[in-house]
Amino acid sequence: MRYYKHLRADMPTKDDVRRLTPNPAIPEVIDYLADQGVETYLDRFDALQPLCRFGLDGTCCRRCLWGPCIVTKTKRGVCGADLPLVVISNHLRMVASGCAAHGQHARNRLETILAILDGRMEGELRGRERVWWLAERYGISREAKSWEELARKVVETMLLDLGSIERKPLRALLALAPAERLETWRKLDIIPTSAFSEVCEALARTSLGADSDWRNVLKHELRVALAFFYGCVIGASFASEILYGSSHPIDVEVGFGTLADTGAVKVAVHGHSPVMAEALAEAVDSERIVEAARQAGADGVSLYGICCTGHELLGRYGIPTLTGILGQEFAIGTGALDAVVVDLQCIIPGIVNVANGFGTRIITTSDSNRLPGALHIPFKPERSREVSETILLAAIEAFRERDHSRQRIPDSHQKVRAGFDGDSILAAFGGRQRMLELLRDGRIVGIATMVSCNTPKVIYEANNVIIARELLRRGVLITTTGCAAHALFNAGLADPEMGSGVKDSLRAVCKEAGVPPVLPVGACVDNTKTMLLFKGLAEEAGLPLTKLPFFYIGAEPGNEKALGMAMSFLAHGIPVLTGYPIPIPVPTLEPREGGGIDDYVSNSNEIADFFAEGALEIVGARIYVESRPTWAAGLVEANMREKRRSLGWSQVPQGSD
Ligand code: BF8
Repeated sequence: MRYYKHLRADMPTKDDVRRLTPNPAIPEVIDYLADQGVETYLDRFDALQPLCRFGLDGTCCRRCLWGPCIVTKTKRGVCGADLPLVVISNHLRMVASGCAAHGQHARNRLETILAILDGRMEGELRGRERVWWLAERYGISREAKSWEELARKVVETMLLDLGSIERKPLRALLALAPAERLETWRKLDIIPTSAFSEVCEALARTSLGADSDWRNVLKHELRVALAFFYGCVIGASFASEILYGSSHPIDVEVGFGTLADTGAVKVAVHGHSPVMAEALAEAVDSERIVEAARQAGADGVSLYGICCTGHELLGRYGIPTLTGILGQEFAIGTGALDAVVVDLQCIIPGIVNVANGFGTRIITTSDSNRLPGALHIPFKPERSREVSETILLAAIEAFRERDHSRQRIPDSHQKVRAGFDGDSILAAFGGRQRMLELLRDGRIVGIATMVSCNTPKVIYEANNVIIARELLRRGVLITTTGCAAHALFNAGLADPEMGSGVKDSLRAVCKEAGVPPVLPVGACVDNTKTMLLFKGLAEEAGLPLTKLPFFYIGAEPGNEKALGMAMSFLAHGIPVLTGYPIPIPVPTLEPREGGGIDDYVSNSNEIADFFAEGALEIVGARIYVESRPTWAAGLVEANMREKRRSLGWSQVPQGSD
């Protein structure tokens, strides 16, 4: 391990990952790829050590052409910007970028709905209930003459929230946010307009010589975080439901072992937009594809999922997932995949090199996400069947040409019950009132949502898994999305039979409810489902979100989208745990020069102080930064216990029953 003193954190070497990852499939794949001379992120991460301290701390300003300027507590940039201004301006730009990214695929889905309504694309909208639900909340139900017109009005409203330049408050936020939060945000003057407008405003504010009051920049960051959630995340998640219907609890085997040879052409779908993946899922059984596969000597075509596109198909159809962002090279490195079809985001350029080593065909489908060396087949919703078949025929051709003797598939798979949402979780536990009772009497100590990415800065999948195990042992129920969910799947924690290592009282209520103690609720944008669950329980309790034992955990942040998500939960008054500095200089205690044995000074800074203390005062929650997973779980439990105490809820003995 390499110790980064100023972060108080270790980062692993490739050898550490190989020895210590909790995922049993990975050492075998690492050894195989090393043997084949194929490079992965592990080699590149090793080669880049030590990582730049100023980049890690967010103290390098590259927002104009006068610098770059490295700022410290005593040294300003050329323009006069000090440390808090540089750190928070960099941070705001990252959150804005995350907002743009989730907004991009929200737009992609919303435009697909319009294409169906216009008759430009075949298919029907399966999520009528979500349309009614949204229409009622937007106050447009009585204006529409037909269901289609209603759906169009709902989608047009969501598109306005995404991209209008009108200076009007974001409609979904007014319609869906808890009343207490609306009041808080109004007082803070952070109610956003549309997501794309706030992103543009963020870029303008952080250009040279623009907003130089770090407190005001931070205020805009909270505004962008709300636009991120109510404009982009809600837009994407609900659009998916309108297009393809809700997910339902479903049992499925996941992991690399599901690639074991079935004689089928194996195609992984990867990225974030379900539109292309859904079309492929329909096309695999078409006569043309079945026959083409047969002629190539294959027994049909099988689909697998990676990252958030994987979650979209897992929750609705039980199509197995393989891995999250950090395992995409490893999945291809099994040599089992004939093609990887990618749509938008979290698709790393390194996969092309690995794919070349195994004859796997990488197929890009969006002009926003090209990869040099990949085959590009643009996906057009209007020609979705035709394009899907072209893609699958290219995969079949790869199957025909590839050397299949080079596959090494680890015998590792796990059972998962996936496809939950707020409603199905409440229903399983007997409804809102009963679930609140379980929380009050301590059979459920609290609810944490474990979400977001994996990072090379920790041992592969380890921190998410260790935190989850520690929380289950302490009686905390978990919902999960994104790449964190893939890690928890691989550790067997979303198996409905999962019992050992779970606090007895929690295990008993999960068994009675017929659910695993880790509840998969979908892709990153489906954090809406946890938010609706939290909101429903808070309403039932008649309490603000800030008072309840809920927690947001992004233990392994990697992507700017993860920062946006953390900030939006924080703005809702839900405490956040991040496993790594995000990037903000981490305060440490240093011995005072010439001082006694207990004489320390803190080298803190305004931004770290804001997220640790100031945020608590204005939004009712703080960010905890702790890269050591068992310590992190302890912080979460302590926070939940403190809240239970102040609510007068029953105190639960610590540890296992
Ligand atoms: O939106 S968890 S690495 S896959 S960003 Fe990307 Fe992070 Fe994975 Fe999904 Ni979310």
